[in-house]
Amino acid sequence: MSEKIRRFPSLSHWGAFTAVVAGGRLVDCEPFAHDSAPSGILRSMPAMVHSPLRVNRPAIRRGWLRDRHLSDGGERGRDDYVEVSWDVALAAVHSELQRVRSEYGSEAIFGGSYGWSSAGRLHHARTQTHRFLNAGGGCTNQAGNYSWGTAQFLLPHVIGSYTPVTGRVTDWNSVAAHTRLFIAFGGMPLRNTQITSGGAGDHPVAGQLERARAAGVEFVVISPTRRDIPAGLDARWIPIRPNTDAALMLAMMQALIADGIHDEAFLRTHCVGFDALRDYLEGRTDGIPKTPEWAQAICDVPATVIRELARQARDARTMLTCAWSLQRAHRGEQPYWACIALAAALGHIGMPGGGVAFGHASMNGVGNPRMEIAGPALESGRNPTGSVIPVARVTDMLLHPGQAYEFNGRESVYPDIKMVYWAGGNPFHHQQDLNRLNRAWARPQTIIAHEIWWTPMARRADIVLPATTTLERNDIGGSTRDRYVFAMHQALAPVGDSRNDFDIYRELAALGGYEQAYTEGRDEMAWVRHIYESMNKAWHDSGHEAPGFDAFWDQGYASIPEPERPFVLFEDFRQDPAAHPLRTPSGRIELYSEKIAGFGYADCPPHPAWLAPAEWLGSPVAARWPLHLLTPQPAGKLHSQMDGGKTSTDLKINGREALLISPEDAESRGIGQHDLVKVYNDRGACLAAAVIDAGLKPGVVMLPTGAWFDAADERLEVHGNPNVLTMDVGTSRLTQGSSAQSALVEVARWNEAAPVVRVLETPAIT
Ligand SMILES: Nc1nc2c(c(=O)[nH]1)N[C@H]1C(S)=C(S)[C@@H](COP(=O)(O)OP(=O)(O)OC[C@H]3O[C@@H](n4cnc5c(=O)[nH]c(N)nc54)[C@H](O)[C@@H]3O)O[C@H]1N2
Ligand SMILES: Nc1nc2c(c(=O)[nH]1)N[C@H]1C(S)=C(S)[C@@H](COP(=O)(O)OP(=O)(O)OC[C@H]3O[C@@H](n4cnc5c(=O)[nH]c(N)nc54)[C@H](O)[C@@H]3O)O[C@H]1N2
Ligand SMILES: [Mo]
Repeated sequence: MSEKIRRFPSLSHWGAFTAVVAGGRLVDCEPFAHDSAPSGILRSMPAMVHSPLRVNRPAIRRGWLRDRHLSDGGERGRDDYVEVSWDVALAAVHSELQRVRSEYGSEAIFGGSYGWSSAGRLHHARTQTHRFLNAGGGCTNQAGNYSWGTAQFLLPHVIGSYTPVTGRVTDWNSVAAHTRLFIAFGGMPLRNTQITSGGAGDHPVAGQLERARAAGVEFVVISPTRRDIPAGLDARWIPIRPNTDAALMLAMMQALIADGIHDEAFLRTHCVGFDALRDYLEGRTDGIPKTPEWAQAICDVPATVIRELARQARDARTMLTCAWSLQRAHRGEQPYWACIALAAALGHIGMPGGGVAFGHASMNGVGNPRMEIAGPALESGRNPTGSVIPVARVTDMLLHPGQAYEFNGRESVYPDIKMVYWAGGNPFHHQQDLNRLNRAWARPQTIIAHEIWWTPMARRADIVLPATTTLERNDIGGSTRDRYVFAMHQALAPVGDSRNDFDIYRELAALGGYEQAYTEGRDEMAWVRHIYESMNKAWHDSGHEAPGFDAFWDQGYASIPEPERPFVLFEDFRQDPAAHPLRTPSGRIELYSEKIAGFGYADCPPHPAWLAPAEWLGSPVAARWPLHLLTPQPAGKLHSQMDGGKTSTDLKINGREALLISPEDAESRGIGQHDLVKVYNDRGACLAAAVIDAGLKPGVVMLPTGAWFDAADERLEVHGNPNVLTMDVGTSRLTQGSSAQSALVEVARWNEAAPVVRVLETPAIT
């Protein structure tokens, strides 16, 4: 008898798909029919859903089972696990929550739970964690994100809003029709456009680039690597030293002013602070004119190239775009602010196809023609404690309870955390300086995680609760970057004894007597319907008729049409700044911010400036650590998700992550193709496989993120996780963002026996 094959509509952050199920197992993920460039990451899913790495049953760390909250937290990551029943696990979680809340108060529970979780919005684990903890009395939360947290807190001071960095920028139709010159700081790496937070029905970026190219748009990529130029784009490459873009941008602006060709009128009518910035550019404030020759010494880009590019950009309708990576670096405020200032001096802001944008190839859907209507979403509720830290400051908080810190004009004190609750994120992926995090991780009394797989996070928790994947539950997903919303049908029974995060929290809320506050009386399908209907109301109010819920659920998706008129960012503001002021204090673009001046931060002055990061190729420490390590997003996975999947492991070399290194740097160190190398600095060391790349600027090495953290001790991570090397300091006191892209290292051939990578094997469980 032939096996019955069944098909279910589904969705992931890497795209919509049809789940193909046979014999109770996921056998294939067929891309959504309307996706013009589906992501290969779909191929990793079937094996990972049924992987031996799944957490099958609730498990408790042996030391915690014995000594509960008095156990030695330093054993996390070393101890083995004991499987227990759901009743035992939930009772332990419940009594710990109660104990910590009554002994120390709710702010002693760290429930920030940063992480990407699922594309499904109902079962989005981080949102559910917040709903659950908020309903039970609150927690300490996290503000901002690793992706564009610096921009999130800077841009409101400068342009009155951070929404342009979420993708709401002058759209591709406007670019194809009007842009002549498109300058991409950080390039256009298409690997990153596989991903949309919340999922998508289409991956149009490659097609949009082709269309723009065919329409005659000229592309310039300013980046340390040629790999940031998509094949066929025929872009001009300007190699640059990492973390120096602000100097280049400021020098372009200085050159425009020196030649008298800057758009003085726009700078006067639509901006404030031009005089103060010009004083800085012309050297009146510090005696250093920010000329192209000055920038050449910093960026290693010839002064003639800087001058010509500035002139060319003034003459042609120009769009400037900054990859999000530029602001994920020490002093990452400066390139973003400098880019806005340069765009203002070029004078194309608010004109079709001109101005400034962020992250055109940082994520799928940036610059998509779209309606500005809310996508499907779940509310997380209010946090009664009000306690919140900047997201990337987690290690500081755990190490230094009671210590004061500054953030965006406020001074606060780190809370004293006794319990950590995490679902849908992997701090041993996302945080910088993992050896430091690992030390801090020993301090809380109890750490609880819901996980699908035995990730490094799960292996450092005291109580691990097995979560389902999206295939094992019903949900709804989509994002404002895309014009689709998707039904996600349950395709499989829960694997092992796993449960939905929602059901885990519902039972815990029932134990605590607040089930109604948490569920609001809705079960899974009532919530899916509710989310759809709230979204549908927003569609309706803006003149779009979506099908009723049942029709949507049957069809598997609903969509709204592309808008007819191209969107041009700041168009109305340009036409009439008095009638359409920005939401800045002055209503205009702030090239000088009185508000920021009032904060008195030397690490973020009131106008864009070149501030040398703590680590870059021009810093004194470069004498000892001569290579700048960049840690881009991985091509074969989303962060650390499904690192054991095929599209991820296919890119590893002998089971380790690949480090890109220039031929010059490899040769001077005696490193050959695919040699095992140690990448190291004062913070740590990891092993990786060398890949020699002639398209990489000498002095720069690149190791993508995402390899599951695998270290027996602080001396050596064996799998290629670059976050043992990165610097854990905030970008500045203004935004406290992640400085992931500012790290200096040395690389050496590894001549000893190669330690085995064990993290992708099933852990010890009894
Ligand atoms: N060096 C360096 N570090 C970086 C960056 C960098 O550029 N350089 N980039 C940073 C950026 S931009 C980001 S966004 C972060 C990403 O950091 P994270 O979002 O923390 O990384 P993920 O690997 O996506 O972690 C998601 C986790 O949630 C789990 N999960 C997925 N779905 C569910 C679910 O339904 N329920 C439960 N309980 N769990 C689920 C997955 O198994 C996975 O372990 O990393 C940051 N770290
Ligand atoms: N396949 C895949 N795609 C992803 C993700 C993933 O995990 N996997 N993660 C998604 C997420 S959460 C985010 S936030 C985005 C992040 O999007 P980005 O932050 O834009 O991504 P990165 O890959 O860190 O950096 C893009 C490029 O910037 C260049 N670059 C780095 N530093 C500098 C610099 O100082 N100057 C210049 N000029 N160039 C520099 C690097 O060459 C790099 O290839 O990616 C998203 N897309
Ligand atoms: Mo991100």
